[in-house]
Amino acid sequence: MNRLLLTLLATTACLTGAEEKPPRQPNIVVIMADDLGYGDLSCYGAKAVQTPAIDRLASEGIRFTSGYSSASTCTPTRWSLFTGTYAIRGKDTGIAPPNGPALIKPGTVTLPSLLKGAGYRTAVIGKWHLGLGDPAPDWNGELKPGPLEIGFDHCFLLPTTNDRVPQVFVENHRVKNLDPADPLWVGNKKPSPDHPTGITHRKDLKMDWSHGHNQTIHNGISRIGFYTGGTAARFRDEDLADTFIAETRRWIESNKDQPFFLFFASPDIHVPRVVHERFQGKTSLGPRGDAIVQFDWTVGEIVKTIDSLGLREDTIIVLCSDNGPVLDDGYKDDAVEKLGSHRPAGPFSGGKYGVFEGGTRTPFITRWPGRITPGTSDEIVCTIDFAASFAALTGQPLPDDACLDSFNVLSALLGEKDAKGRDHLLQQGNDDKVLALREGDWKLMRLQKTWKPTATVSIDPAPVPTDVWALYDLSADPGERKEVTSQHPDRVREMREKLESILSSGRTRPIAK
Ligand code: NG6
Ligand code: CA
Repeated sequence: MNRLLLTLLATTACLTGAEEKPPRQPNIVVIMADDLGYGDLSCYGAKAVQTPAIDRLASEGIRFTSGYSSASTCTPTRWSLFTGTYAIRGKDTGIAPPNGPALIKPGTVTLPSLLKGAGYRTAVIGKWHLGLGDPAPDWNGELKPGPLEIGFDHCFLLPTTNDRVPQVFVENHRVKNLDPADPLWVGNKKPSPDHPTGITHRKDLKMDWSHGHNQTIHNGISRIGFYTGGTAARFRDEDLADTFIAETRRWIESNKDQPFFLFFASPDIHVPRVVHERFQGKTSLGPRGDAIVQFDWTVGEIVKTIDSLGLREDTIIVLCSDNGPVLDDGYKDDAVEKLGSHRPAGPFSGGKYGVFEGGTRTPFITRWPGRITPGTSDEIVCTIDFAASFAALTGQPLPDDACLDSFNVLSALLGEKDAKGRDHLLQQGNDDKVLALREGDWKLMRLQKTWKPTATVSIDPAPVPTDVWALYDLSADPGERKEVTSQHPDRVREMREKLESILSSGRTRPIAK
């Protein structure tokens, strides 16, 4: 055979090979902020703080005006994000304590397990807050079950929240840098009479507490819960963002050659708001504003990492929050005093813990250059929908008995023509006592007679409904200031029946035919 023929044959083989190879599945990166409100970003109207990195992400993608977290606190939102099921259907899905066990049982079909099944490398970096271990975390031994037992290949975690003990990283099944000679003890009782706490050593604290948060002191800040030991493993609050970004770069670089799913869970802008020194004092809003600036930097670094590795057009990035905003969440950090005209929930009422829109309607952005046409969208989408939507994106069938409330809203996430988001959404407060149903532009709240809004969330408080059921028309009254319950008895009855049937039927995702 002559050389020309050989070359021709080789070229044909190559071409055929290329045709047979399916296109690369897109990487999926979900960036979740903590306690970030609808009005906290400049692309959502904030003036007192500028968020150029997130604004750029929004201008290159879709900025949603009806993007939701599924609950107005952390643990239930994250539980639903992974399981695709409303947290009210699960057991103990409220805010998890420092020594809480793993809340998602091994074997559960989850967003990461679905993507792992589709051949993805999967990692969670950042805040976990879904418990570790069974029946409790073994801080000095193997911390399992945890993320690795529900579909993640890798994890690098802040175990709960940074206002809860302990301030250590968990890498896969272990506390990172733990010296066995200095074991870590975590508990909810003072370990010895002379153990310094936020009460006994209040005057030495670098950030004072306003409610709760007065137990073990670490890095000059008293926390929820007690701990001793693990000295070498402890981090400085100021270094959290940098450490998570360094870990993210490392993980993406070593997994860039195959499709990957990264859940990046920033601890910003949750309390204690103690950012790196280079971000301190950057805004007129005090530590809460500085934490927004640090979060914006974080997002910029993740985007830069993806783009500089040539993965820009191979990666869908979603930015969201786990619940709405709060000002004083237990530390005296001037969030209230320095608020000025900034409105953390934008045009909405309420915030974290509640079911006014501010509790769950949060920043929500998707970007996928080459696939998503930039713009804004009013479609209703929710963090609970990632499971069904990304399963659809990657061709994974959902078992009938999994992801019971996750809807495939992929067309909306990608901003396709005739995109369809949700027609309804159950909104959950801090626990199952406060719920709401949004259907189109109507919103029906179901309160309990005893319910009172958490005082510390009140930013321009809307009047609290006096009855158990309260109807609002979000198109005319996005701030939920004017109940229209008595004007629309039929609608109230229909929506009440629908809400009750959502609770009693055990699922809202239809079984595939
Ligand atoms: C509350 C804490 C609050 C915050 C919240 C969880 C007190 C008084 N308040 O119990 O500071 O930690 O739990 O926030 O302790 S979340 O965003 O993780 O849901
Ligand atoms: Ca939160």
